[in-house]
Amino acid sequence: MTSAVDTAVGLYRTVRLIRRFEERAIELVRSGDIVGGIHPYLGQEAVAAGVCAALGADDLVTGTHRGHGHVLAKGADPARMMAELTGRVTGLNKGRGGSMHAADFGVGILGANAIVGAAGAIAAGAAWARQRLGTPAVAATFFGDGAVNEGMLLEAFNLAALWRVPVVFVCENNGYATTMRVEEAVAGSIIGRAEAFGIPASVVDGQDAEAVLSATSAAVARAQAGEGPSFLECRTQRFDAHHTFEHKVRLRYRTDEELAAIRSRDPVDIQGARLDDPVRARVDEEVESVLAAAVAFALESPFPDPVTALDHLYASGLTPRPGSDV
Ligand SMILES: Cc1ncc(C[n+]2csc(CCOP(=O)(O)OP(=O)(O)O)c2C)c(N)n1
Repeated sequence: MTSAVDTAVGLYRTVRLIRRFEERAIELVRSGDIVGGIHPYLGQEAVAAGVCAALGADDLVTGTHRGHGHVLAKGADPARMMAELTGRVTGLNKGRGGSMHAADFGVGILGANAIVGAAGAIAAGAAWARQRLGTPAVAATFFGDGAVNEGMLLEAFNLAALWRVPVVFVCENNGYATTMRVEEAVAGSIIGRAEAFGIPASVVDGQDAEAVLSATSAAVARAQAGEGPSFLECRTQRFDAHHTFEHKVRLRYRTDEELAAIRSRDPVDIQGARLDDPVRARVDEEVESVLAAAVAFALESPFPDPVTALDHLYASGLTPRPGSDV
């Protein structure tokens, strides 16, 4: 069954796909097939689903260390993404990028990015370049509340506003940067940062994929009309650990009561409740078979040959500097 990604069914399919992808990935962390762990996107699925449903195939995204949802929602193949996480040659980036660096230029994914706050500048630069090349595209960039005090992101706001770059800045405010509460780290307000540069900013219910889609569609229309950037603060919840290492070390920065409250508004259930039960069951079944195939594809794929370890590190065709031995 296929439905347009911006319909109720399409949005549900995306949030469900991300949810089950992350749950299967956590199993693979536990079995040792994903080395080094992941930053699970559980609880935040509606943000990626709603934002990417408002974008066209030619539009661009940049994401974060918690980036699997962004990549899947923009249309990357779940099997090649799972192969990437397990370090296989069939992965999106030949198994070299892993969880925090997945990219797929073919569907406009310029890359997840482990440097907090860095992806915003890449998105603004890419959208600006496309404008200059005469092939304009809107770029959406995701970042956490932990990024809003990073200088690089504030510089990106400034130039994007000044040059009317078609970019949508999406803050996923999940209340924490690792174990640091947003109230302990952020002076003033989050949207106030964008407003200081004259960028229209709004607070959005990040647990509701339809609310995110509607806010993003308005921002995309504004960008396409040449009016420049917009900023969305999507209030969301991280249901699981900052990183899967927490499953072992049990950092106690959230009480059981707080966790129960955090999990009480589940984006999968919120979107699922908008469908008839048989439709929801059919989507669930379809997602299970996509993921069973993805895990099998990943685990059956070969690892890169160790002799190729230095491949893809440097751009080819560079002319050596005179006098250099290389
Ligand atoms: C520039 C930079 N500083 C610090 C880190 C270490 N670090 C990785 S994730 C993280 C927390 C990020 O929090 P937030 O931006 O709110 O995103 P979330 O993890 O909540 O999705 C930090 C400090 C980093 N990767 N990059």
